[in-house]
Amino acid sequence: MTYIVKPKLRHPALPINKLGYTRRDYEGSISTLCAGCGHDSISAAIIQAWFQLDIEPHRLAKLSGIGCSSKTPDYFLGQSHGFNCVHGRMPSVLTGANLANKDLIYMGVSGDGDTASIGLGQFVHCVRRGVNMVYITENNGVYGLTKGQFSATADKGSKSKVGGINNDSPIDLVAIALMTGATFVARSFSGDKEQLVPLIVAAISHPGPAFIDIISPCVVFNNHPGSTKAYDFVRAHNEAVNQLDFVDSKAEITVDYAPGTVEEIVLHDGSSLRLSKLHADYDPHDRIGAMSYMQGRAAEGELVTGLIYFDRNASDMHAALNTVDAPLNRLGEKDLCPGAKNLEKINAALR
Ligand SMILES: Cc1ncc(C[n+]2csc(CCOP(=O)(O)OP(=O)(O)O)c2C)c(N)n1
Ligand code: SF4
Ligand SMILES: [Mg+2]
Repeated sequence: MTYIVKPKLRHPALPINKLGYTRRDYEGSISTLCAGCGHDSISAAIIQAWFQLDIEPHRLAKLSGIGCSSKTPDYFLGQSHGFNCVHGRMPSVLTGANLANKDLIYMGVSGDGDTASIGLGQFVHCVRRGVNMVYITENNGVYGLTKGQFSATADKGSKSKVGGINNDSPIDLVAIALMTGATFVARSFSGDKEQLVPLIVAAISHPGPAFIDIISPCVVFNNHPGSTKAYDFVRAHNEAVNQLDFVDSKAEITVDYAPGTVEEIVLHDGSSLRLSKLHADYDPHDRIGAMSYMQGRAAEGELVTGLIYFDRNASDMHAALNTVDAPLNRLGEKDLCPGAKNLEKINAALR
């Protein structure tokens, strides 16, 4: 536990965003994670993404389960709403919160144990219901908080720190997200901030269920030779299919791109991201193609990263349920209760 409080002093020359906030305004408390833990790099990327997006911190509702990864919402956006749920139960709490107040931006932060082991059932239902959220899994292949047992994302044949071999088949969360209807699916690496920040920016702006699987090495229990979630292994096997660049305003494209290789993703304030292809034959709008590409590369031992799938016409659970424009938690009894006479009519129609 650290009891050190972050100093409030700020350098006057710190860059500010369009709201007049510095990056410091998007930080949280000091991290208590191990030095070098991938999860801290992800918190830094989340802070950078929110700063770049010029969104006020109180617009965010951050939810998590239990684990080192699930502790991280305390370390970013200290001025936002937060809820630390029971292990594996965050998705249903997030779904309920989103149903009640669609005005907030929802970010679920979880671990591979929290999502793929105890929380798998919750995760898939949250995705298939089309909840508008950014769901991040900080994937280290182990239960870091409870001292390094293999999680359900650990690859078959990977070696534990004490030499044990994992004999179980892994759950690929990207494949599950694609299968269950996520409209934005990405994979990245905590050690690649250049790739990660624009992916988080794009996911926050996406109007539907956005999932990012982030390989995030646990330096204490899963960063040794024989582990497929170690820094060295991920660096050696990382195959990015595309690259996203943040563009501050609608500036002219000054670089010459080959036709069909660059796509513009417009963000909430009219700024944009440029998606450029690194693999000519990879189409991030083809869900089935994405699944087969991922499986093929995984069989070769490669880890595909980047924006894997993206639906331009995404919508969310509220559109499917045809809810009213106002968030449900702002409605009064008059709007919510049909009254005895109307209720009688409804019941009669059902008899
Ligand atoms: C219902 C319940 N079961 C088990 C636990 C014990 N437990 C706490 S965290 C955790 C696993 C965390 O792993 P992961 O989600 O991958 O997070 P990491 O620590 O690796 O970031 C477990 C099994 C618990 N807290 N609650
Ligand atoms: S035990 Fe592993 S996952 Fe947990 S804080 Fe330490 S390095 Fe990170
Ligand atoms: Mg884990």
